[in-house]
Order: sequence, then structure tokens, then C-alpha cells
Amino acid sequence: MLEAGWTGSSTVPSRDLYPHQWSWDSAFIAIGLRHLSPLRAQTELETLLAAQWADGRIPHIVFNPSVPLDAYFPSPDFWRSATAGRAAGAPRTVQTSGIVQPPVHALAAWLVHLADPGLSRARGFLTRAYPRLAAWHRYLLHRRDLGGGGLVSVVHPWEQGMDNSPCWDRPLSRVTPAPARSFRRADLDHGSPEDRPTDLDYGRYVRLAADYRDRGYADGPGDFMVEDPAFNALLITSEYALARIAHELGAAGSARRTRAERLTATLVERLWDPAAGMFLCRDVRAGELVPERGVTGLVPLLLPTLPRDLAATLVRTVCGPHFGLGGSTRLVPSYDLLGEAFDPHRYWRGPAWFNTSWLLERGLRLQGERGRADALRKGILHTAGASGFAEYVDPYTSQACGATGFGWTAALTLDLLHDRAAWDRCGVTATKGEDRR
Ligand code: 9WN
Repeated sequence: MLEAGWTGSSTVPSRDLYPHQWSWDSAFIAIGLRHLSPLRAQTELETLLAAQWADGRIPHIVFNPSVPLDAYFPSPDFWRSATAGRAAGAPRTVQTSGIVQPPVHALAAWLVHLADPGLSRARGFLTRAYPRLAAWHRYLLHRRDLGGGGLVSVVHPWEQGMDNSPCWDRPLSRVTPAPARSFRRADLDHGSPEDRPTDLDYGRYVRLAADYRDRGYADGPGDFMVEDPAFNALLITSEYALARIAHELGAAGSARRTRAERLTATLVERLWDPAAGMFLCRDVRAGELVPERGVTGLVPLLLPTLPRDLAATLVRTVCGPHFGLGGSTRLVPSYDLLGEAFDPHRYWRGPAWFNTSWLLERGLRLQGERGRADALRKGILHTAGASGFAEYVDPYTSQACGATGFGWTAALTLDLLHDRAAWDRCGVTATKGEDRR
């Protein structure tokens, strides 16, 4: 899979459905690839970083010029990065989208470095990556704090990566859909319509992206602005990784660690919902939390300075009736099993994904939940193989959905197979001692 998806400089998530380079896919793929070829894992991240915009953003897609325009929508001629993105500093030599995806990259870079520090030092991998990763975090923290409360907002559901989650339904309902005749979806050529987002949702995605493009990709208040728990938790995890990278390069990392701790406190302050027993998304435009339980709200389990009582509550929630882990489900569903919008097959509205389950396996382990982490690890390994390394699965039956031979499913399986203690040793999530409050 990882061989078949390798283009010579990066890996496609799926040859049919997603024939270009995707940002957070590449980070997850590099995390697995480092066990096969540290050089390829470094190259994967370097290719993505080479497409960074001058304002610091890392685009969510880097287009492969040899793939026909109609193979994926929205294609380069929709985003028009080189012209519409000129003021924001889009690269001239490569075509990209103009939105972003979750910042898993510094974490990936640190893990890739640890796989072969000698090679990494000889190639100057971290020396070259560090300024770009730092600029990426600066972009998010300075240009994307649209709510003014210290957290990053996403401006499109595709930015958060869980595109069709019911968490977006409310904020998306304010967006006027682009007319169906104004675009042609390519995803339905490969995926079953019952598994994919509806035409109405697609119309809204297109409208949001076109409006952003027509504003020259300038950041400011818009129709869709959401503070998302997973996006921000991954930024915090990557900030810890950047602290490690800075230290490796002989610089001080303590300011980054302090920032990561401060961001954790802000995340709790702005997104924790005691009644739900988990984190929720904040609809910045409406100034309120979205009352939907998505897997995104469990991802802060990854944070080492999460207060102990909140971590314990999150563990109860993931194993309780809303997510069923260890009871009715073996992998973590993307959305509330009891939610009105739950659908076991439709994109991000119920099925289980392997990247989020991998993140929660790491989070459970970090929080000292070894038995639960071991069981989830087993569930991921078994289901990945049995489903043909599916893109996602029915959370009850593990029936394969979407693409098979999917990039991050293969890569993260490899990572779990390789060394379950590697994460514990990587130091990204090391705590300052026993007191984590
Ligand atoms: C839009 C590539 C990407 C993943 C996302 C997943 C899906 C794209 C789509 O595929 O999104 O970016 O066309 O649906 O939701 O998480 O990065 O695998």
C-alpha cells in the first residue's frame, strides 16, 4: 500500500479517491513510514513543507501536476493558489489548495527524527524543518485566533479533517450552498453516495472555499469559524514536539512547553463541557458550544497536563454508551452512537477511522489506561488487516467503507506493530512530575 501509493516524493492517501498529497495524511504516513524507510519519511514531510505559503500556512492538498484535472474535485483550477493566493504568499512552482489541515507535522517530524537520528543530523532534516514548522504554528496562533480567546479556529470543515461531522451541521446551516450545477463532484466516481457527504453539504463546502479564495485567502471573520478540540489538541502536542526539536538543535524549548501548558488550560476553559463529560466544538460566530459529541472531543486525552479529573471523565465517556469502546465497539466511532445524526456508514457521522483510534490509543496509554490502550491496539491491528486496510469501518460490524489500501491505515498499523513503547520514550508528552493539574 505504502509502496503503491509512493509517487517518488510523497504518498497518496488512495490512488483512486485521493490522488494527490494531503497534509495530515502525510504526517500520519510519515509516522508509519519511518519504520520502513526513515529517508522516505523525511522526504514525505519535506515535500509537504516545500509547498508552505509565505504566511506560514501548510496547504491541505499539494497537487500532483501529472494527475488529470478531473480526477479530484476541487482541482487546482478551483483553488487557483498561484494567483488568488499571491498576496498570502502561495508558492509559484507548485499548485496547492488554500485551506489547512490539523497540525500533526511537528510531532511527525520529531518521531521521524528519532527513527534514525544519525541520518536526520547528516541530512540537516530538523535544521531545515524547524523554521518552517515554527512559522506554521505562528500562522495558526496569530492569524487564526478568530474567536480572540487564544485557540485556533478552522474556517472550513475540510480543515478539521473530519469533513462531514454532525458537529458542523449547525455552523454550516448559515452557509448558502453553491448551486449543484456549478461544480462536478469526482468523489462519487469512486465512493458510494450513501457513504459520502450529501450534495447539499458539498454545495456548502464549495461556497465556503470559493468565498475564502475570492478574499485572496485573507484570514478574518467569516460565515464558518469553529474552535475544534482535536485541531487544538494536536497543535499543543506538536508544540511539545517543537520544544524537543528546538532542544535537539541547541535552542531553548521551555517557552514552547509553557505555551503548550497555557493552551491546554485555554482549551479546558473554552471547550470543556462538564455535562457532556467531554470537549465540544465552539461555534465562534454564534458564541456557543455545539451540542454534538464527536470523536474530536476525546482527542485531548493526548495532553499531559490535562487535569486528572477531566482525563478520568474522558475515559468514562469513551467507554460509556456514547462511544461504546470495549463494549459495543472495538474502534472509536467518529460520532455519538446515541446521537440523532448517527449513521454507521456515512462519512464522519458514525464510522470509525484508524487515525483517530490511533490517537486515542496513544492518549489512553499516556493517561495510564494500559489495559484499555492494549485492547484498542489489538482492535486496530485486527480490524485493519481484516478490512483490507480500509479508510474507515462500521463501528459495530467493522465492515469496510470508503477506499481500501488506505495510506494512514497501513502506516499507523505499522507504527503500532513496530514498537508500542516508542511514543512513551519520545518525550513529547513527558509531564513535569506527578502533579498534572
Ligand atoms: C477533503 C484524504 C482526506 C483526509 C480527510 C478526509 C477526506 C477530503 C475529501 O480525505 O477529505 O479534504 O475529499 O473528502 O475527510 O480527513 O485527509 O485522505
